[in-house]
Amino acid sequence: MLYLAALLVHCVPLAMGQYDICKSWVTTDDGPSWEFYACQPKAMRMKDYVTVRVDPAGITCGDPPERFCTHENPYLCSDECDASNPDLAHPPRLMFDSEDEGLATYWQSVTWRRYPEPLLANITLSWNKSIELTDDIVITFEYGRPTIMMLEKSLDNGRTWHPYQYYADDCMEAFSMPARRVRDLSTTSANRVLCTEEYSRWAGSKKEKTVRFEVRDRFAIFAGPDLKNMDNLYTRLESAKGLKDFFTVTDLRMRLLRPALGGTYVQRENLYKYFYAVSNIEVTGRCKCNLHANLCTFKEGSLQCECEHNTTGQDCGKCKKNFRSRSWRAGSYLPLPNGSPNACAAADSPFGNCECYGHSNRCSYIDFLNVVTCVSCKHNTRGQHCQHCRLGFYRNSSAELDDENVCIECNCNQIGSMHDRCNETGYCECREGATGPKCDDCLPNYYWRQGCFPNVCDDELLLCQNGGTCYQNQRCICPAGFKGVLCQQSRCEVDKQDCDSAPGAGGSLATVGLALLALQLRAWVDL
Ligand SMILES: *[C@@H]1O[C@H](CO)[C@@H](O)[C@H](O)[C@H]1NC(C)=O
Ligand SMILES: *[C@@H]1O[C@H](CO)[C@@H](O)[C@H](O)[C@H]1NC(C)=O
Ligand SMILES: *[C@@H]1O[C@H](CO)[C@@H](O)[C@H](O)[C@H]1NC(C)=O
Ligand SMILES: *[C@@H]1O[C@H](CO)[C@@H](O)[C@H](O)[C@H]1NC(C)=O
Ligand SMILES: *[C@@H]1O[C@H](CO)[C@@H](O)[C@H](O)[C@H]1NC(C)=O
Ligand SMILES: [Ca+2]
Repeated sequence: MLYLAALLVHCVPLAMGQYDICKSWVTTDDGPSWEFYACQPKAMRMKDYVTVRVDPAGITCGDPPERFCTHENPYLCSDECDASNPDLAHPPRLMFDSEDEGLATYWQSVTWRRYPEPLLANITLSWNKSIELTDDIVITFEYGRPTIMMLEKSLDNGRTWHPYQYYADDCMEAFSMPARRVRDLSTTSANRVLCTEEYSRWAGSKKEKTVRFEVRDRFAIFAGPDLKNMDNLYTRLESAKGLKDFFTVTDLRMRLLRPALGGTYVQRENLYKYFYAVSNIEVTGRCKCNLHANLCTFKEGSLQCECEHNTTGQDCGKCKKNFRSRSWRAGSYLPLPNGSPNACAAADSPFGNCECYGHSNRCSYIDFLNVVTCVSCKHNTRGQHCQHCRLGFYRNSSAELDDENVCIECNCNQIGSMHDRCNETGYCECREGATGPKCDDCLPNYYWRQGCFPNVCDDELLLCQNGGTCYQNQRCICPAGFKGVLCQQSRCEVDKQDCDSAPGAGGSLATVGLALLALQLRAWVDL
């Protein structure tokens, strides 16, 4: 331990401002102690840790064996792809090997023999870990870059996907988007998703091989052309909403939508020269550890932050057990140059084992029950360990117990529900006729008017009679000469002198029945 401490002291001056140490052993007037800093792991070559999936099934060439040609010399078609022959196979892993030998190795798709059906392929890269990009993504295409492609990203291990960048030789035609360049973006648009034409035009298949997602150019908007002013970038990453997340991914997907065409239209007589071939995908980034770790290791098939500051989790995204007297917070790049660790802290309590999940920092001993309990639970929690939700709140199933958002208000409709409590999924208990999670809707055959009441009239069973019209299920508007809840009654039955002028006098058996029903209803509902 002492040896390690001495080592760290020596490292400090070199490392300051880079956020690459989490703590150092310093001597102050009160004696030696640890000092803590915001810290992050070094950038790595992320292709070494990726899993890849290529869709659709059968898109990889060689099964059955197939020959292919080049754009430069479409009549020399000597190359062959054969999945069963290691020397002639082009499996996906060849996008991630090292190209030391000089000769490029590449994944290759089938050729466009089904033209004019589009030739589509998805290449999905997954890390099962949040990664912060620190340099450009560079995709190298042998035999020409696609004329249309799209890059997508996920931040939640592939559950939801978002466009990251569009690429086309004609952005308007392909995506109905104007062509833009990352270099022309400004501080307010640094995280804009755009369509670029810079990487899709034909320039000869050997000359221009790369397609980029320009991370450095976007960083340069804040840090200057040579990324000299990183302090300004870190300040912006901290303060500009969504900027940090823009550069964070768990997965990337290349959607290849149209192959290289050799600078001309598709030649149907030689479809063997249209296909995708990717020799390398370079992704440079660091593990996202919320500024609580400077090491990230590959364990059991996944990258994992080595958390400091008494945090834990794959991204150091929560406080360790017994260190939850404050809610968890990410470390901060500010103030420069060392940032704030925002470490998790143990409850300051004389009772060793008083866990309050960050909702209280005080514990008390209740003598007659012989228990230690949290005092004044915050964030709408209650209970000995602030582990329950207060009445009128329910547990947020997507939040951990130590999350400030762990309890959600029931929000029961005051008129429609019996009381303001709800069950574990937020459903309130409804009065008769009311429905919906919050009891703010009415069941069929009920209408809302300061609560739910049974319909007086409708278009099915409770029809207004004699040409009357039903007003909002609440009452029939009767034509002159009729009255009653369903206009079922001729006025002349009551006032004999009107009889001569009133049409359709006298009621059928059915209308009488309905009238009785309506009268009954009227007795229930006080109009
Ligand atoms: C590629 O992925 C998208 C979703 O991002 C999906 O809609 C599309 O069908 C996929 N294409 C292929 C060829 O698998
Ligand atoms: C993803 O990482 C988590 C945490 O390290 C691990 O528990 C899980 O098994 C991994 N999932 C896959 C599919 O590798
Ligand atoms: C984390 O907890 C340990 C005790 O287990 C303590 O020595 C250390 O100083 C704490 N670190 C931080 C950053 O609070
Ligand atoms: C539930 O918790 C998650 C995670 O903290 C939070 O993002 C979300 O807003 C919460 N839901 C509600 C309705 O408060
Ligand atoms: C909550 O109530 C709703 C509606 O009555 C029901 O569908 C749901 O299963 C209940 N949830 C629980 C956890 O009891
Ligand atoms: Ca390769």
